[in-house]
Amino acid sequence: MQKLVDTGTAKIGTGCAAKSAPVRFGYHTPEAYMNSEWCPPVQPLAAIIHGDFAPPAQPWPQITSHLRPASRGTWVELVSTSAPVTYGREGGFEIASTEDLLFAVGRQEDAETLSIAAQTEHIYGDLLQLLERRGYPHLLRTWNILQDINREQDGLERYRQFCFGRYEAFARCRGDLQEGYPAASAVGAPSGGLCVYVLAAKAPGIAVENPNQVSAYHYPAQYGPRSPSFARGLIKIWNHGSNLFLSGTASITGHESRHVGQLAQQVENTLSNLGSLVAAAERTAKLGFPLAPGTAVLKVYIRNPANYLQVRAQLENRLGTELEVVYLQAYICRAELLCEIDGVVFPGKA
Ligand code: 3EB
Repeated sequence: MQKLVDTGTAKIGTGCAAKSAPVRFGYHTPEAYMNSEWCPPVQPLAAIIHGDFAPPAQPWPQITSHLRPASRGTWVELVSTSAPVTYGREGGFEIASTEDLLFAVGRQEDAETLSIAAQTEHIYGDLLQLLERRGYPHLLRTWNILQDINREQDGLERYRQFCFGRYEAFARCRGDLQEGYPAASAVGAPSGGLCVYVLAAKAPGIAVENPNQVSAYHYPAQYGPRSPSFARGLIKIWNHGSNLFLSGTASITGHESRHVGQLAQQVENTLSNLGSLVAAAERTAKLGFPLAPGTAVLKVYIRNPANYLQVRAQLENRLGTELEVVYLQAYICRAELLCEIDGVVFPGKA
């Protein structure tokens, strides 16, 4: 991230709460996060901590990602909205909800007795039931962080087991879904088991696919016994404003990894995939989804932190230096992929 705003002791947000507003994402230093009084219309849904920082308890979920900034240091990612939020817990999940949306987080530490596929099916099954029961059945976006994602275990790579379990949970609990999957990212961390955090809503979003890529849910069996259950992107139109959720995007054309072993070309292809995805979203909803400062944030996952400066230079060359971006060291779900980018666009003013 380039822009470092140290707010000192500040009240972030004043004024009245709006109903059914977009979800905003911002990156803050631990100091700025601690020294801000988050007040209407900034209503925290959750904070995701990338790096070493153990904040005092808050009403909202605070999640340690087990991912480290490639630039060193620590970033706190604040997920917020402007509508009033209610906080709770249920069956191992921490929850923040408004009248229209629900944020939930769950973690399953690696259990010796169960396969990763079975653990994933459990957490997703429980989550889908919770969403159904609470009346927010439409998953918009999921973030999945899996320890040792590329390691083979019981004869199948852990990521492929994860895809298996997620697929089975969707098939069992949401047989009606067809192709209405959420946008998603799935990356690897050195610790933390399986962490899943999600955004769901009462009313559905609109899935978007990338014309340059085979839909992940149609990937052929060479990538695993069950295809990944996610959409390349998802548009959510709220009463006031909208969101575009961009799934993890990498150097994949069709269904194949491209430019194996070539960092610059992989980053280039990833950025061009991101561009064609945003363009596809524009064609679908004509809302204007600029990848611009103040209306978008990106997360860049880099397998080898030694590549950080080169990846950053290429991204800034394409998108400028003002965009809010965090660069995280993470394992990508295909062993040959060197980087992946995801993000959220929230057009318009707060
Ligand atoms: C890909 O395009 C790269 O399994 O949820 C990106 C985003 C990827 C989400 C997931 C996987 C997932 O297939 C990997």
